[in-house]
Amino acid sequence: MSGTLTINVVSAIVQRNTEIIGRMDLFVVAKLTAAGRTSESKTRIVKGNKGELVAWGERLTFNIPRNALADARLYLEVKDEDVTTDDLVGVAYVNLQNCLVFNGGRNAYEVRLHYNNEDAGILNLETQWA
Ligand SMILES: [Ca+2]
Repeated sequence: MSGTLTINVVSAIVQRNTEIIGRMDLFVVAKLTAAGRTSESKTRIVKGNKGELVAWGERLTFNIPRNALADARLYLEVKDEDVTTDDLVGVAYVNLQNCLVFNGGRNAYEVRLHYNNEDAGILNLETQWA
């Protein structure tokens, strides 16, 4: 039996600038590993600057076995889209044990973004497991 984990990528304030001219083209990639499989989903692009609130308000959903949620790992990347290679702005790991709430319960997280072991800002998320 599987359940649906919904990750609402609410917003971020990044503390790095990977764009030489103009605003960054920011999106979030969510990689969920559960029961030995990794699924990936990403948000659309929203333009933003360092130190500015960037809001996606976008829901990404993952179907995973119910008994796999406790050991599931969520890895998030904030990236800046570029013509050649997208720039990595920051990464974060989320412990999903806290979202083991059934019947549509919601959890809000403010997670720290890192880049090369340095602070790269914050990412606001909500999770819902049903
Ligand atoms: Ca760019």
